[in-house]
Amino acid sequence: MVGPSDIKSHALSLGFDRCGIAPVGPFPELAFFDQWLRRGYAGTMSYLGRSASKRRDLRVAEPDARSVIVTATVYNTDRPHAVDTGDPTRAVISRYAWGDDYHVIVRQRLDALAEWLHRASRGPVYTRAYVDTGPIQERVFAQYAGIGWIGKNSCLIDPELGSWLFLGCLITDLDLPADAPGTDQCGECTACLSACPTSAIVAPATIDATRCISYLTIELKKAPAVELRPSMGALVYGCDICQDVCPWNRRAAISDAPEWLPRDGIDDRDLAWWWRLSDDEMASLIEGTPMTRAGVVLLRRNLAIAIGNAAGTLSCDVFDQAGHLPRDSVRDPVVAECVAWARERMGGTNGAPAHRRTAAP
Ligand code: B12
Repeated sequence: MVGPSDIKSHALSLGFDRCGIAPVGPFPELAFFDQWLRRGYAGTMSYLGRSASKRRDLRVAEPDARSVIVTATVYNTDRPHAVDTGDPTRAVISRYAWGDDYHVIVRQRLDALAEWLHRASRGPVYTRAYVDTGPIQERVFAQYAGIGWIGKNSCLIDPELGSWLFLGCLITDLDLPADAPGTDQCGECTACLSACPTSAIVAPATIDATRCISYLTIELKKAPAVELRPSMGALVYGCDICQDVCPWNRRAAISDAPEWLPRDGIDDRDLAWWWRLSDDEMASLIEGTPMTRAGVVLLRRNLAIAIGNAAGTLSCDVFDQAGHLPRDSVRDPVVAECVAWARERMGGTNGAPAHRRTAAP
């Protein structure tokens, strides 16, 4: 009979950094999900509402499930953090998006774990793997699998590894002994609440996604509200600020796995460099990374806002001297509106900031 320690050691041998076992519930934290939806915090992520009955109780979706094997994978690399650079012209992309798409990599490892479990159990075993993709609140299960606790920034924090973790769940009908749940160690700290530029962390462990820069740059398909744009700074894909400032990440684990390393210096390019890319060049640069979720049009939109936010340092020349390669995405109405907004901030169409333009002859 396969036991939890065999499962955990096999998980580590497959490249996971942590593995724990959670019961299937019920968990009091899941009741919060409906409240969160009712407050409108999901914004346009309507798939969350559609699967609410399953998310609030895993046993609705998975009546035969008896245990959830939860994995965590460190994706942090030895590269500077967004908050440390302070350069408004450098495009900031979330660390999680620099390398290969975690949905693929973590899923492959979960599938390998499931395959091993089938072989090791010497009998029929039900398994189902999820990485972000299923109606399951992965952070809650990670907490009940003893991997860590849900912090005030709502991220799962492992006391030794930090929070730069991808979570994955393998649901099974094996009745495995569960680990002791992780305990809250945020204490009095409110660094994440204070640092969030859009005040999206409205209360501890409560994110109004409609204000979260991660949502605004990845999930929202329209143009972000004008009043939120200045707070988006140079963030062009996702946001790490609430994790960058977390004291538990000061000594966060670092992975040297090639799959999470930035591709083609993707973490260290300036906004003008990104803007000059043709649509095809941009598409091939982001291929296979999580950034395909936004795609070229939304990235172009985010770049336009970030360029506008660098007014005073960058001028409209960035838009006007973009080169000859096709940029059909610029004609998209949402992108066009954000470019117009950025030009306005930079002082019109001739490239000079407004105060200088009026002073010139
Ligand atoms: C939708 C989603 C988002 C949305 C909404 C995020 C949010 N905080 O709700 C957006 C697009 C904003 C987002 C952003 C990010 N995401 Co995301 N996202 C998800 C997804 C698909 C569902 C999360 C969800 O349902 N949110 C709604 C809330 C209500 O549910 P919840 O987050 O599970 O929260 C539960 C607990 O926090 C609980 N709770 C527990 N204790 C307490 C205590 C109190 C007092 C309260 C009030 C509540 C509470 O309430 C909820 C359950 O009812 C999950 C994958 C999954 N299936 O779980 C990934 C996931 C959470 N995301 C992940 C990542 C990496 C990110 C980003 C870091 C990406 C980036 N750099 O831009 C940011 C982090 C922003 C942040 N601070 O959360 C990882 C998180 C890993 C980790 N260490 O926690 C996940 C688990 C994906 C994965 N498989 O690894 N994400």
